[in-house]
Amino acid sequence: MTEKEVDMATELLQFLELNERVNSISYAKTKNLEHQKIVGLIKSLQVHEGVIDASQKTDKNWVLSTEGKKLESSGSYEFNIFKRVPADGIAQSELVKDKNDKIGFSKAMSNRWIKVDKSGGAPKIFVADGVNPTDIVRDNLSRIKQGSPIPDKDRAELKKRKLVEEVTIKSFDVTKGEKFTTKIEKAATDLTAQMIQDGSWKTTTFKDYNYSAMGIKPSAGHLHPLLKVRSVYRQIFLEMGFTEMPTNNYVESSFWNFDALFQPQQHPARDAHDTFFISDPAECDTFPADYAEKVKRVHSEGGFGSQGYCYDWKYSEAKKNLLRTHTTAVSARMLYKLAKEGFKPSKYFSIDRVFRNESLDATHLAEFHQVEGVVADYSVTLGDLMGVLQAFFHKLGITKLRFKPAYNPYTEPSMEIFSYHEGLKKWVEVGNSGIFRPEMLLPMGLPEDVNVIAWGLSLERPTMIKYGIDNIRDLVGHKINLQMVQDNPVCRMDF
Ligand code: FB9
Repeated sequence: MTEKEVDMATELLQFLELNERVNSISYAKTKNLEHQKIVGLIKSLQVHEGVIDASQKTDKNWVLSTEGKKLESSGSYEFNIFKRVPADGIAQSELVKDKNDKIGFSKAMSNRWIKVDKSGGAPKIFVADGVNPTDIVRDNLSRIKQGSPIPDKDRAELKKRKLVEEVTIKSFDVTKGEKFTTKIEKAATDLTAQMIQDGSWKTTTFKDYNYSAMGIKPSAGHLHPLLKVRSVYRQIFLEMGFTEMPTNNYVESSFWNFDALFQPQQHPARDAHDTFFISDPAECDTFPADYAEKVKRVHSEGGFGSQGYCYDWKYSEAKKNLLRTHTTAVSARMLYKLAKEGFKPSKYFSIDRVFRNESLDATHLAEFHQVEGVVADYSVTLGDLMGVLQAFFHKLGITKLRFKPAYNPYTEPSMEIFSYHEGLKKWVEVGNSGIFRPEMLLPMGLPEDVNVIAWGLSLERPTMIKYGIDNIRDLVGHKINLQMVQDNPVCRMDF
């Protein structure tokens, strides 16, 4: 108990000493305190064994309803109507203006406090002869408020008008216990070294341990929903034996982002309307010269069984720095490195930010997180791609996949991936995939019988579906409600 509560409890004990018995409700009224406050004091005193005996009792009590409190404060409708009737009368249309006036008028008429004169055409209201009423309803409501009795028939009338209601009140009857005292010390909450040393712990009253008390919520950090979903995808890739690619370069050369992927320099995606080019440093030429020569040749003249795009491929285009438009640029770097170091079957994945200069809407910003999986092995086929996609999405709870032929500049064949969403009751596009073209792989120096299958999806779409977020600006950006980050549950992907 706090010092103030100890003082209040001592005062209650002193009252009990003088009165032998006290009821919590009557004591609360005497002290003009809330009843619950007194109940709390009694429960605290019960911790001090033997000081008091308290028995709970249930009483029925009449209290004013909300409307009853209004009439107790401002008078009954009928009495207010009566007071507004002047000696020379008043037109009924003037007197009765609203719903409460109608109630008051009807009651005043049934009490014969007023009378109607229709001799002049429109009804006119006068005070009835010889009446001088008091506001008995208001008086009765005041008596009930004070806890005083009123005649049963009057109370029945007030109940019928919903001005009073009967409530059950639990209260405590308190008497002195066998160890009654008016001096109580504050129950100790901690066992101290001093108590152990001087032995006072033997006589000290300890506050009961509240085992159901909730511990102090540790203020911990909270993962953003996107990062929760990222960890789910990362775990799935790791379980499937994939190695994470180093994606810590948002700025990329056009060479790795486009040219190495056999994406021609006049492709619309390479236009400033779709891509963010960097002004400083605008150029990068640290890509391997011998490899660049092969890329230039396959674009401009063809080779490796391809006729190429038959255009004048320019270094100046390949040197342009940009914000990577896909993590496939990183896949290209990794595959080139694999070829240089001596090919061995490999599985890579990446999950990181990519940037596209596209029109924004409720579900698209100029950046998103791309998730990409890559499998490089001897003679992998489209069937293998379908199989690895089934395995990957199955771990996300998706069992029904459909594949739709599509086009990507760097994969052939390509497939869009669809899954049936039970919640949304429709087929939802869940990604894109394909087999990297030989014009991409062979200039890198990968063996001719090596194929590379790959697929991609975003982090934002599944996160928005998972957490029921309709507008991407409620998921990312400077306007999100940070409480959303704290409140969102742990991520269990069940699509
Ligand atoms: O993520 C997408 N949809 C999606 C993914 C998951 C999901 O729920 C999880 C299973 C539980 C629900 C939806 N999409 C790809 C499809 C659409 O949302 C699409 O409208 C938006 N796409 C992005 C690109 O749009 C500018 C998503 C993003 C995307 C698209 C393609 C790739 C990567 C990301 C790719 C690729 C690729 C292809 C071949 C080889 C290598 C990479």
